[in-house]
Amino acid sequence: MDREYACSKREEAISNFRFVGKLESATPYGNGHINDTFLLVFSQPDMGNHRVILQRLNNEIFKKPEEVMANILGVTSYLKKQIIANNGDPDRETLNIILTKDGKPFYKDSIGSYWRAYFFIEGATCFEKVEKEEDFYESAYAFGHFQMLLSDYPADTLYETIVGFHDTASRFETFKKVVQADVCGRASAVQEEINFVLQREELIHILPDMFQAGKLPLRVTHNDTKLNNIMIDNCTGKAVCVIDLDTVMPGFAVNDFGDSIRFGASTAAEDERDLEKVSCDMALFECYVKGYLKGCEGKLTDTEVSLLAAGAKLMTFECGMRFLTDYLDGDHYFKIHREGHNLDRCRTQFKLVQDMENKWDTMTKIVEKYGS
Ligand code: ADP
Ligand code: GN1
Ligand code: MG
Repeated sequence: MDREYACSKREEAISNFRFVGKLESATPYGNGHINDTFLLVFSQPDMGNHRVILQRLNNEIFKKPEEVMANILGVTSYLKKQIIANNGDPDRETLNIILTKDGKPFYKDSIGSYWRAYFFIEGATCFEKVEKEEDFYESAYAFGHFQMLLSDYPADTLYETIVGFHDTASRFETFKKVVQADVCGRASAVQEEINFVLQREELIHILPDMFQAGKLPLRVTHNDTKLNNIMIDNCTGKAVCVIDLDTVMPGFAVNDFGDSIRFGASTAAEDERDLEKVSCDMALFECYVKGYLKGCEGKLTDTEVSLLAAGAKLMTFECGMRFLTDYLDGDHYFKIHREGHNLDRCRTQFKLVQDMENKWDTMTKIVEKYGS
């Protein structure tokens, strides 16, 4: 469905939530590639304004939005109990869902789109790029802590909201089919990138082989651990909240670690066109390893720790392959804002993979330093 058409039902959605006050404004918000996010401002006499996040879930990608919301309700309720037990602030340290007028965690509009709303977490910022090393450390600690807090959550009660989300082997098969079909006639011009993927097939077997051998535990994982999915407190500089819980599912912790490195330890934006600017910063890598392991509080096994660098390379490779797949397939999955956007994104990821290959000894030594 056309996005603009889908979003035209925003007013209808707004009128169906238990929002308080008069709507002053509703504006597009954030930089996500999948869902549509809006910032709503409400006013109340004598009480000033308050803000709310409203999101339209992309139900072409999340085929069962009810299950996404069931996972989020389950995980946030569980986290809330632990936050309260630790004298934390449950209104700020996890997402708080605003229900619809008939008590549901989502609203299905008249054309079939799903909407959900959260209280806005005030006084905190999501960063698109590391500005201070401390912020990256904080994000690492927060994702590690998230892993630790959920380590006893019954993973089998979670729905797999996108089947095979980080199943790199099945994504590799899809990639080969898309290259073969070449529906947009784009393959011949990106042969170098296609070969880059094909030459690294051995990467896709590392984690499944370890899992099958019983050496890698399935855990509750976030699966989209980008820096911009952590809110950092504007005053204290501490991470306040892990957000964007749509992809919380059973998975491998090393992938959560890896996805953070792919995005946050890069010296350039995910869609930078000048590849000279793109590399994996070893100081940032070290800072993330340190923070993540501290946050995990010893919950990771020695095998998981030994696979952290592999997770970073794998997630970067997988993401680059996903961008290239979408480019070849006609840009249906990730939102694009310019011609060739997904190809630019793919190229930064492959540049990072190459850089990690060159820095492999340094990466493994850093992991050994903090993991032993
Ligand atoms: P996407 O899946 O599109 O990345 P997110 O859930 O991450 O969507 O939301 C997009 C942006 O909206 C975030 O990066 C953050 O800046 C902001 N955001 C989301 N939820 C909240 C919240 N509860 N409070 C404040 N800001 C939020
Ligand atoms: C998407 O929604 P967003 O922008 O946080 C994608 C991630 C990718 C990421 C690349 C559901 O995340 O898997 O790593 O883009 N989310 C989904 O930036 O596919
Ligand atoms: Mg996000």
